[in-house]
Amino acid sequence: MKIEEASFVISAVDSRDYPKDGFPDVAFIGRSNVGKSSLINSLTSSKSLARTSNTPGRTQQINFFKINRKLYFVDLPGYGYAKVSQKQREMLRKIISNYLSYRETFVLTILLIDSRHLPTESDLQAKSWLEEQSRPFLVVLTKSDKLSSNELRNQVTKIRTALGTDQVIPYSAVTGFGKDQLWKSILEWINTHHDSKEKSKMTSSI
Ligand SMILES: Nc1nc2c(ncn2[C@@H]2O[C@H](COP(=O)(O)OP(=O)(O)O)[C@@H](O)[C@H]2O)c(=O)[nH]1
Ligand SMILES: [Mg+2]
Repeated sequence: MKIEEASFVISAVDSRDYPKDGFPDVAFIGRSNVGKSSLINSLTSSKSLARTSNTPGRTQQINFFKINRKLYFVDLPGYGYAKVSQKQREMLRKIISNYLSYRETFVLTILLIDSRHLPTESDLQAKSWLEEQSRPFLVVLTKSDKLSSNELRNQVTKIRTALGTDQVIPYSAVTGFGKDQLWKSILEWINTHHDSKEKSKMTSSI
């Protein structure tokens, strides 16, 4: 999709602070350091819209980015970071499950998994949260540039089996591999599943 405008709107914890103008949300969920910020930057052809960092576990709020005055990208806090306390972990779980339970304009989640590894216990947990809330999701396998094409093919098969879904898209924020396919899937999904009063048909030209 041609990005005309991509801007940070708000960091929120409380649902009262979520944007309320009715545009559809595409939410990104995954372990700390899996490549969420890099994916958001890559999809929006931006270097620094979502701050990327080598220090995991920092983003503990929900960040909303508005894209082309058509949709929101929602960066959920990263989970599974070993160094956070039990109390912080519980807070994160609440922030995420609150969002997933109550956000009305939610249309799709992108669940990020590192292409080099099998889904972790916390990835499977995130998948269960999505299923429990009947929230549809696509899986994006990040950092695919770190694997050979053979290795990647094997990993895609293994991860599909481990998650029990075929909706798996390999991606590289470094090379842009997977970008066209992912945008196409996102726009198709929004166009068929979002019906707000202000529903605006989005072009699926990328
Ligand atoms: N090689 C490679 N590195 C990546 C890719 N995506 C993210 N990274 C690196 O992984 C680290 C964590 O990325 P970040 O986007 O901050 O992860 P987040 O914590 O999930 O938001 C950074 O050092 C990124 O440069 C990718 O597609 N390929
Ligand atoms: Mg991040």
